[in-house]
Amino acid sequence: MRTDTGQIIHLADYRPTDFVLERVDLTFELDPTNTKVEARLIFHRREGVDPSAPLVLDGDELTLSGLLLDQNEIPASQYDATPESLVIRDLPAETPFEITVTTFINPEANSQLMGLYRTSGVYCTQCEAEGFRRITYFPDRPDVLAPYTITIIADKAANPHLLSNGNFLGGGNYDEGRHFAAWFDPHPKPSYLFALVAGDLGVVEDTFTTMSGREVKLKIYVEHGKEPRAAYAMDALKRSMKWDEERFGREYDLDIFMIVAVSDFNMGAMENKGLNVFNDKYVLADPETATDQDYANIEAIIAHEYFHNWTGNRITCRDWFQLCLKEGLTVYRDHEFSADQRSRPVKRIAEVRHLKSEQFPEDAGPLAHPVRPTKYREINNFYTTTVYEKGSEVTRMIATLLGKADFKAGMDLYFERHDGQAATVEDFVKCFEDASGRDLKQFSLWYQQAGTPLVTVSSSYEQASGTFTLSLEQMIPATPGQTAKEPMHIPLSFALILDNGSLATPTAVKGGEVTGDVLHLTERKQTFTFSGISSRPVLSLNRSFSAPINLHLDQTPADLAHIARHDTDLFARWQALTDLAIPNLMQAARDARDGKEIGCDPALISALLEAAADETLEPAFRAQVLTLPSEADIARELGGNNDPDAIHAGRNAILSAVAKAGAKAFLALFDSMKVAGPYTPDAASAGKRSLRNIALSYLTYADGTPARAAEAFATADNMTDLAQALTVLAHRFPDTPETTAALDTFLKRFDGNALVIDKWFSIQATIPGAGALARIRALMENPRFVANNPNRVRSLIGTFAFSNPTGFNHPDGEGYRFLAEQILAIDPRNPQLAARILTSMRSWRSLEPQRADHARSALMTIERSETLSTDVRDIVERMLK
Ligand code: 0A1
Ligand code: ZN
Repeated sequence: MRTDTGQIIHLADYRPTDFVLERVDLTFELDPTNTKVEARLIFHRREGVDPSAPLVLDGDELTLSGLLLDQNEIPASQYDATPESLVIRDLPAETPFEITVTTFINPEANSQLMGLYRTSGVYCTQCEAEGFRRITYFPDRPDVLAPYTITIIADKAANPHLLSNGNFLGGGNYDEGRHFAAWFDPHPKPSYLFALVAGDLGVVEDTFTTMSGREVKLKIYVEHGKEPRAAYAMDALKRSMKWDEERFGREYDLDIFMIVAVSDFNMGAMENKGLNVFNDKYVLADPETATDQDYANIEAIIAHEYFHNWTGNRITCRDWFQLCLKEGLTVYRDHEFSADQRSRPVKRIAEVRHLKSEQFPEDAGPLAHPVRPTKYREINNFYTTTVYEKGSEVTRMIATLLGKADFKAGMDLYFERHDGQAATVEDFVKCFEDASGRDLKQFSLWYQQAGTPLVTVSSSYEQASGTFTLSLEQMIPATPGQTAKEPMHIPLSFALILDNGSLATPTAVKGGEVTGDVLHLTERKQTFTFSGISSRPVLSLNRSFSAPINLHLDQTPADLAHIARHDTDLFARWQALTDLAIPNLMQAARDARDGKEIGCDPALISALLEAAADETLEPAFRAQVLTLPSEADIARELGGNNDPDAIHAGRNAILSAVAKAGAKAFLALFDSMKVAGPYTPDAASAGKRSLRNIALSYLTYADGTPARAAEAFATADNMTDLAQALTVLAHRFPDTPETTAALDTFLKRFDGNALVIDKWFSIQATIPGAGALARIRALMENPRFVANNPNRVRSLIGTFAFSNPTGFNHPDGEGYRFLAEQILAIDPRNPQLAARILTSMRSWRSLEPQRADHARSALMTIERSETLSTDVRDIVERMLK
């Protein structure tokens, strides 16, 4: 493990390499514990660079075993090799030269899952961000692009498939039962996009004909026997390829596109050129074992990685500070894809829920950083929801500001101007400025300033003059390293809804720019005056969540109900109902803490039940309405001094009140939303299932017994219904005979299918209340819990820390102490995984003082360890600062 070097990298220090890499030729002789890697690299000195400047290559835990210059051994006096770097002096000043580096590495011992490693007997690589330097010494940075030729030699019986990036050149038998394969990738790429896979795998094949008529081979590799479970992934891949042609004009550019599913992977998936590697959780699905959410995730992640082929691979990042250039943009593209394939408003609601529950807390806590950070200590810690999700929202705002045509022109210009390059955020923004003629200087602050802007709004209506006045004030909170902030350009979609539900069309606007239904807030304080409004309108603001902000807008329950009933923007209707629920849930938490009786506003109950019963609305939307803000959402709204037990009790009381008032309606929904016929994962059926399952959950609140959920469990004919019924049983009626029996049945039925057993772990990891930790410890003793498999660790320990507010935040601090102990145990094996799970404590300062004290002590225990990885040290120190 690389322990902390303490070095901080700054954006301002960027400079290009001294040497230009022309070509890469790699030969791998695969062996589980002693793989030989020979790298032949052709370089030339960049024009103008000092002729005495040495070549500096990166390494990580490497030992050099051979070094040639133009095929001649380099004398030891001419270079310095350490595990972290190789420095070669006295290289030619003008002519190109070839360096041959030989290293031996041990894939079997690679528990970090970075570089070349083995998973279930399969060789596999992960090179983003800095994993390539664990394979060979190399200029391992994204602005060094070259075409690669790869030769893989391995035992034929154990590794019938030898895969790498690009097009297949050829292969054949080698010596002593070994064979070889050669691949050539003509598209210049950085080392983080390199991939190699070798092993004995099953394969599912198909083809795709591109818009210019080229036939592309599609192959998905999975463990033998799991081939049928890759069918949906293949379908999603073909739909993604088609969509990218239609929507963005992007065609695939190699003869073959491959996906490999592996069971040990630190993240979701990786977009290596022509050879995507996936966490098998995001490839494998069948009706018996996958939920609707699993299918939706597979569709989204297959699309995301495929879309990277243009946004990430053809155009990559100049340096890691530009990560959002590929990630924010690609998330935006996959969001749009899913919106087109499914229901746009429901997809938008899910995106915003996710953004608010994950990114908003990050932006409000000690780990806050700009979408484009300016410094980092460990780049692995910047694959964050701010870079990804807020990065996507920033791209979405560009689309909103420019409108469809100019946004498309800007994207086309970006693809044309920067194809084959390593670009920056400035390059990207400039394309939109050039295509639209709009100045985006102020807008670019979205990339630079961290923190979620708060927009405070007041309004008034004057009948006599028919004018509606809207005053807005923006405030961007201080974040680590950034105290004073400039006002931003915030695009706010709005509507003025009249009494009869129609939208007012103002005759004139003063005070600022309004384009279509978008109001441009650019000043710190700004007042807009709309004329020609015949009666007092209800303001609907930030429709479709046009800007990722917090909004303070005091609206009466009656006005919110009016929006919920009439807005033409379905997202805004959902938002209004949520805004109606939030004060109730906050008050309930306060009352629970003070031991007072908890009441629920009848207006909230009737608005929820009205929407739930509205058959003009799609079931998936109605299910979203009935899914009240989570305990974490309520904690965020409360802002500080939080008591998770009180929040939980308060929320439960509100759920019970809604359930009792709506029992009849929920029963009707539970019966009518049953989907007939065999399971299909389409959005319409999934929507019905989600409405039926939320109705089931309310019904158990209404009658207080496990009977109905137990029956739903017994009769479920698909994993969505089965897992939901089990969740209701376990969370609402833990330790009852019904729940124990159901958990047991589930385990027996799916034993051997690790991805399904992960659900069994997660459901139990989220059972609320004081017994949670004992349950986690017992589950960790279960032989199905494999401590070095990231999916198992995330399902049990990660889910407990991130998603069990009452269990994890036990008032005596046992949850935090447990987490500290686990982080210290995971870190030496897999620092990336340890660091990520530790971020579950990012909001510790908003806990009430007793819990916050315990949390601080646990963090300090971690900090005191002398052998922390850079990954964990970076997170823990930022959290304590
Ligand atoms: N680029 C990938 C995410 C990714 C990042 C780092 C990794 O290293 C373990 C793996 C994957 C994506 O956006 O999908
Ligand atoms: Zn990505």
